[in-house]
Amino acid sequence: MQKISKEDFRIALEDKMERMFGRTLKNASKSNLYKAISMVIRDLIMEKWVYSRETYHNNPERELYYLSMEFLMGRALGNNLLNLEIEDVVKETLLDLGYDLEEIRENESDAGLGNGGLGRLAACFLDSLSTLALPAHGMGVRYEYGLFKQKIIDGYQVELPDPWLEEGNMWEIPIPEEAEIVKFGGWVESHLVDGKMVFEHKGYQSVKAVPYEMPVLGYKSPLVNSLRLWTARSTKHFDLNLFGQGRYLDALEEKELAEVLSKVLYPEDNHREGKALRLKQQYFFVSASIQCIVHDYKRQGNNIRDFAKKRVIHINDTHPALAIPELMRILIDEEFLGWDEAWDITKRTFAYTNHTVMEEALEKWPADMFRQLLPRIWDIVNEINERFCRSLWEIYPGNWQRISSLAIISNSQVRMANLCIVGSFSVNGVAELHTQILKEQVFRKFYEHTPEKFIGITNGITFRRFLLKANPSLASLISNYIGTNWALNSQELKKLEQYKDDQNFQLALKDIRRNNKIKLAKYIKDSNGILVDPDAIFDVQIKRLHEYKRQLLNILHILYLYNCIIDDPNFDMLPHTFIFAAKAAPGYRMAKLIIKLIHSVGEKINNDPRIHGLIKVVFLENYRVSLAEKIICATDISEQISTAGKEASGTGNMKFMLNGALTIGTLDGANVEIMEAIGKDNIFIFGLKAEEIDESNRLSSYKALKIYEQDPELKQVLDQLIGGFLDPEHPEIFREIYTGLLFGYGGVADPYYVLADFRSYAKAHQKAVQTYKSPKDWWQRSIINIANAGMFSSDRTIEEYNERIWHLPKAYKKQ
Ligand code: 26Q
Repeated sequence: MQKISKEDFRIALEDKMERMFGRTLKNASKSNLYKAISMVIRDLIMEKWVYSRETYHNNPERELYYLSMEFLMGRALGNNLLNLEIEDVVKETLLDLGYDLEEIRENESDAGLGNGGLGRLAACFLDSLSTLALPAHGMGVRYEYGLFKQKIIDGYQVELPDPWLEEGNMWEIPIPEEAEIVKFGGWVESHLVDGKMVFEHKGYQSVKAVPYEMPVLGYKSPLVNSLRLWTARSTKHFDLNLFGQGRYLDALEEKELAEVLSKVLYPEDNHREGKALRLKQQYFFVSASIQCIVHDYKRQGNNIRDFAKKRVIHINDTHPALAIPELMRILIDEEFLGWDEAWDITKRTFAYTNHTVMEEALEKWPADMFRQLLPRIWDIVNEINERFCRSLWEIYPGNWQRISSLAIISNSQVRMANLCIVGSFSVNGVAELHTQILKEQVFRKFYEHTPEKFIGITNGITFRRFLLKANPSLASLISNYIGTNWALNSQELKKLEQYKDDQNFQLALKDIRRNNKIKLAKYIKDSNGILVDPDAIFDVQIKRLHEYKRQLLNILHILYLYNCIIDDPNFDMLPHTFIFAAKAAPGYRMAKLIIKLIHSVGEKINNDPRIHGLIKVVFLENYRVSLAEKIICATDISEQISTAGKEASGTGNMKFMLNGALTIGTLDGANVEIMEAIGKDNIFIFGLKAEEIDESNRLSSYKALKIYEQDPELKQVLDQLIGGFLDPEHPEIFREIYTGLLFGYGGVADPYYVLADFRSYAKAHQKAVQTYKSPKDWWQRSIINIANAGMFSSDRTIEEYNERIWHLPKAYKKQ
């Protein structure tokens, strides 16, 4: 495809502006401009999409469907410009017209259809699949409301809806003619027809699933893949009967009940919400998706018996697990295959990734609820379970304990992870340590049973969005030294290592960081009214708020530093700005209280003249992808401080490393591999290791209270949580945190080992400060981080998935 010239772009834009809004470019609002630009770009994408469909997608040999309840896409405009390589053309044309592209981009709402890591990973994967020209489709839910908007009022999180579609979505195309029908409730009847059992679902309610597609471009790639998102619609417009009886509202209510299925994203991250509506939402999504995949497959003239050879379906955690029995249902009830053949195809079709070891996040559904809502699917899951348990009996006769730990249904609950493992040919973890924990602990019995299914593939991130787009000046510095290939061949970043002591490179890097910090400081001033010094260390923890991620450790340490400065005006420290951003699940009390604590500590410290502005604490509200892009490029220190063994991988850690921040972290998730890649002198590792924590849990030997009693400075910090030091008018608000740390609630005290790791964490900080004092050492380490980030590109991750699981051919040109 030809790249568009400045002149042609201006003409196209003028034309669009006139047709869409009846305005000239001079009279356009920023929002008009955003939309008109997007529509021009969309036309360019369409051309490419058509070409791509014709050339690559027509009945490919083998293709991938990536099923995920979450896609955290963020904004599309900037990314699409980058992928089309027309950012400069657009930027310059707008500049000639007196507009700033960056400002115009701010008019796009984030597509926030995800909670955190799992959803963002799905988005990075789509980017890499298109870039690598692998034929793939994302499938998900078109939530009318994405993850809630966060407002902070008086230090407390308040949730507001996120009506991201309200102003229109420039990047989607509705495809009503490809709607599917999804059935709920009712009962199943079976009859013998010609000696064969035939199943009929009766008395059900049906909901229509209408697909919308968004194009997914790759960087400099001819292939445009798509993300298909399902919206729930009522199958009836009006029940004329009800209407005739004057029950107009009842008729509307039916419609509402259907449409609620795609209304809103569940805001729990690493936590399961056992609501019937969530189960319905999951089935709505997978039933529409699997029906669509099979219909499309057959429309292209393929034989259903070759299904597993030509299609592979990946399920992103257990949330789409019902896709497994749904495919069975279609193969048996609609394609009339026998059980054994259907099961053979199914098992060879699905691959499953686990993203968490947190017990409270492992999905389990009450059997009763399951049976009532999905009677046919229940029968199938039951049959899968019975046959599986019977086969286990052959191998482990009499070993009830083993069999019941592997069973899919147990204690009147359906265990979705077990269903996924039994129904897939591949199960993978997302970092080395995580995979080891899956094999040795979470899924140990399964690993012993079928070790060949288990693999580990470490997560990655797209370097296009998180370096090229988010930090363009760093990207061009890198390109000036080693050329531009790194954006497609991430291992080329290695070549930077030879410049680790190059003074010019170091100074340029420092300069870029400083400019990014000045920009972020302005954002902070505008949004929070806090003045921060761009020459202070920017120390950042941005991620979902969860106890295991230990924002609490960070804020308690900040309070400790504050006490140190008050006690000793000569305390050895550099000016420090601590930046937080995090959303807490609306029902997670402790997480919300920690947000309040961060604000109260900030309030106290930011307003105390005695510390001469040496510490600033900033909480940026409404964390989301577009905000992450602004913060990461301005970060000196990246906080990756989860309790060892709890964070499956982390991907924020990789984004910071790629942008040259140094990490303070525990040996958890992908931090372990980051350390191996850069060497232990280039990262500040602290804290207990996963085995030590396991051991301590096993022996119940950890006594948080003892640490408190033996460490007067830490004791002072904890005592400041109560008694009104932080908020004299509300002295008791943080009592819950204090009690949780020292005594626990029913369970154990300090289950995430905050006090246990405190001193080691403080030491890691001291070491970081010492390093920062010597610029040549700091920037050398920064360069080493960037140079060794190559393996954390999602291109590498996707290539590994493809080699070990999917086996897709590169999209090739049909003659
Ligand atoms: C389940 C049932 C009902 C409602 C919600 C949920 C639910 C939703 C989201 C359960 C878990 C999640 C999200 C998990 C998640 O984001 N895990 C993260 O995945 C990343 C990508 O692999 C890892 O890097 C992170 O370490 C991991 O926490």
